[in-house]
Amino acid sequence: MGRVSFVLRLGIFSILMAWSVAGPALVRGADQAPQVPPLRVPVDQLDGIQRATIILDSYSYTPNHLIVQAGKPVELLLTSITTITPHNFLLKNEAAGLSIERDVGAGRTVTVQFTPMKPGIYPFYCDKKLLFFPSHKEKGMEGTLEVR
Ligand SMILES: [Cu+2]
Repeated sequence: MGRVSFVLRLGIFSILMAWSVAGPALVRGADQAPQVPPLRVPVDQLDGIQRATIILDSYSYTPNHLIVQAGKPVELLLTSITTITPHNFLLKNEAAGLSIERDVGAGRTVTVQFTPMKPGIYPFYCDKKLLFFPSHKEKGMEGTLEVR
């Protein structure tokens, strides 16, 4: 009886030790979204357009931080890789003359063209939501357009 209890305690102790070593690391790993560095959108040498592709998934834009130059046209290919969930792309700033609102159906690619004139940091996001659930933006589906 005494031996069984000792083995049992040893077992619990081992589990606790394993958790204290590996547990916090696992929790940290689960919290962190994959980090993608800001994308400096290249200018096409032939037509002068700053062209980039953004992948839309539930619930993210990849890349989620794009850097473009003011005064040159931008073309974004919004490519959804979801199979059911519809998304959209909203980028609005009245002072900067930006008013973009496009739906991107599941599995679709939509092209958005605009020319940002005013340097600044402009957020974009998806405002879709299902019933009483949090919006996609609230689930992390947002990003930043940085105009320099
Ligand atoms: Cu969405």
